[in-house]
Amino acid sequence: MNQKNVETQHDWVLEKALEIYRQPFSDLIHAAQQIHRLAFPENEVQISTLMSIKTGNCPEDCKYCPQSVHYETGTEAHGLLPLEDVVGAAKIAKQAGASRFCMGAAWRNPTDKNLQRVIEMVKAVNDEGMETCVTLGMLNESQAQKLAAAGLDYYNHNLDTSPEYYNEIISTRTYQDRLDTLANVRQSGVKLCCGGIVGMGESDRDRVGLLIQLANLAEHPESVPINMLVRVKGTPMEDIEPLDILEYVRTIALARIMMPNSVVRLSAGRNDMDVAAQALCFLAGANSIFCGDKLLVTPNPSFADDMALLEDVGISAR
Ligand code: SAM
Ligand code: DTB
Ligand code: SF4
Repeated sequence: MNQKNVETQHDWVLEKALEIYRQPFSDLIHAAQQIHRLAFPENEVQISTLMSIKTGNCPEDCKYCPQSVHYETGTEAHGLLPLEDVVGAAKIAKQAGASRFCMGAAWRNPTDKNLQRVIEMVKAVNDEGMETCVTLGMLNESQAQKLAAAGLDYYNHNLDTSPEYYNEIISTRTYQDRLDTLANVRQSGVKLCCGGIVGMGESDRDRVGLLIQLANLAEHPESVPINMLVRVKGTPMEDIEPLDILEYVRTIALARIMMPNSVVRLSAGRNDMDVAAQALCFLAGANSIFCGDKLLVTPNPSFADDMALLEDVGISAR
C-alpha cells in the first residue's frame, strides 16, 4: 500500500475521543473517510489468511475464546502442526490472493523449543514470497528478538478491551503483561498488529478507552484489528446481546481518525455481516480483512464470496 504519512497524536484524552465517537454518524464517517484518503490510496484492502497452527487446550481463561481449556466448546484440539502442512496452506492462500499469512497458536506463551519450530515456519512462508504474522501469546525480549532475526514481519497481540473492563474478561494474565509483550515486540523491530474485540458487553467508554490505549503508545501499531465478538457456544459469552453494527462501524471510524497511518482491519465477525455493513466499514476507513473460510477455528466468508464483495464495492486487493 503506497502510503503518505499524516501527523499523529499520542496524547488523546477520553472525553475528547468520546465526543468524536458520539457525534452524528455521517459526520463521523465523513471525517474518517477524509483522513483515510490523506493517508492511504482509496479503494484498496490488504488481505491476510489465518491458520491455527496449534489449536485448543489453552490454559488462559479469555471468556470469548473457543480455544480455552476452561470451556466446553467442542473445538478439536491439535498440537503444533508439521512444517509441510503450514507451507502447503500458505501456498494456497497466496494463490487465492492473500499477501500475508498469519499463524496463530493457543498458548499462554511459546516455549523456546516450540518457538524454534515456529521460526522454521516463518522462514519457509517468507520464502514463498508472503509477509508473515504470528500470534503466540506472551513473548519475552529474547523470544521477540529471535523472531525478528528470522525475518518475521508482524506480531499480533491484542489488548482486547479497555483497562477498566479487562478484568471482566480475563483473569489469567494482566493488562500490564500484554503491554510488556507489546514493548518487547516493538523493541525487536517486528511490526505490531494490536487491537481488540467489541461486542463483549462493554460500554462505548470502554471501546473508546481501548483505542486511547493503542493511540497513546509511543508508536501506533502498524496494524489494528477490530474484532466483532464471534459468540461461540460453550463460552461464557455465548448468549451476550449482539452489539449494534453502527457501534462497530463507529469504532472503526474512530480508530482511523486516531491512528491515521495504521492499517485498520475489519477482522472477526464478517461472517455475520451483510455487504452493506461491510461497505460501511470500508467507508469508515477499514483497509484490511482476513480471507479464507476459517478464521482460527470459527467460520469466515469464502474467498469466492469475498472477491464478489470487493468487486461489488469496487475495492481491489493488494
Ligand atoms: N493465544 C494467543 C493470544 O491470545 O495471545 C494468540 C491467539 S488468540 C485466539 C488471538 C486473538 O483472537 C485474541 O486476542 C482475541 O482478540 C481474538 N479472538 C479470540 N476469540 C475471539 C472471538 N470469539 N471473537 C472475536 N475475536 C476473538
Ligand atoms: C485478531 O485480532 N483476530 C484474529 C487474529 N488476530 C489472530 C483471530 C480471530 C479469532 C476469531 C475466533 C476464532 O476463530 O478462534
Ligand atoms: Fe488462549 Fe489466546 Fe484463546 Fe486467550 S485468546 S484462551 S490466550 S488462545
